[in-house]
Amino acid sequence: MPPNDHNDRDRIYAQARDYVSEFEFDESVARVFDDMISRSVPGYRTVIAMLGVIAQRYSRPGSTIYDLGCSLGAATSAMRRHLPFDDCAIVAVDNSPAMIAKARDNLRTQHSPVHVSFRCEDIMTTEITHASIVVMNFTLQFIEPKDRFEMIKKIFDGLLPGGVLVLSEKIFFEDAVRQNRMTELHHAFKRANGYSDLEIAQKRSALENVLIPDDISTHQARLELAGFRTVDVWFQCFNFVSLLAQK
Ligand code: GEK
Repeated sequence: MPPNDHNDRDRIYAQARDYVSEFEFDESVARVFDDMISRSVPGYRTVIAMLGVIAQRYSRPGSTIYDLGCSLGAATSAMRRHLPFDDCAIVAVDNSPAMIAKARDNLRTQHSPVHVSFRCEDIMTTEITHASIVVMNFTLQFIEPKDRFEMIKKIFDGLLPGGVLVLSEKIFFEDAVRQNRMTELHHAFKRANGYSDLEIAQKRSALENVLIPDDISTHQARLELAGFRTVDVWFQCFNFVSLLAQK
C-alpha cells in the first residue's frame, strides 16, 4: 500500500446495506480514518492543532504523555512537534491492530528526539504513571459507561500534581430541543463535507450501541469526583466538546 493510504476517501457507508453491523475500527476504517474523522467531527483539525499548544504549555521535563485511543497518531504527532523537553516520552495506545500499525508508520518519518512507544492494548489495562498530560481525544465515548469512572480515576492517580487530562467527546443534551438542534447541525456539517443522507443514516446506525455519549454535566461531575481541581470547556462545536481538567 502507498504510504499515504490513510488519506483515502471514506466511502464505507456509501452503498445501501441490507444489514448495518456494529461499527469496528478495522483495516477498512483505518485506511480512510483521517478523511472520515475530519469530515465527521466538527473542529477535529483545530482540536489536534491545539493539542500541540496544550502540550507545549503543560508538559514537564522527564514526564510521560499518554495518547489513549491514538488511532493514526494525529494527537501524538501534534504534541511531539511542540514538546519543549527532549526527555519526555509519549505512550500511544489503541486496541485496533490496524490503527496501531498505521500510526507507527505515520510517525516513522517525523524527526524528533521525543521517544514514542506504541501499544496495542485496551486502555482499561494501560498503566499510567508520572504523566504530565493524558489525552483522550474522542475515545472515552467508546468505553462502557460503567467503566468510565474507573478509567478517569486511574488517569487522575497517574498524573503528576498540576498535570492535565484533555478529554474530547461527542456529547448528548438532556434537553430534547437542544439535542435535536445540535444533531441537525452536526448532520448539516457532514452533508456540507460530502456525505449523503444514506451515509449519515447508515453510519449513525452502526455507531448506535458503540459510541455512547454522556451529557456535559456527567463529564464534569465524574472528573470532579475523581479529584480534578479544575475542569474547563476549552472547545465546543455543536455536539462536540473538549475539556481541560487539571489535577
Ligand atoms: C485522534 N484520538 O485522531 N482501548 C484502546 N483503544 C480503544 C478502545 C479501548 N478500549 N476503544 C476504542 N479505542 C484519535 C481519534 S477514535 C474516535 C480516536 C472516533 C480506539 C479505537 O480503536 C479508535 O482508534 C479510537 O479509540 C477512537 O485524535 O473514531 O470517533
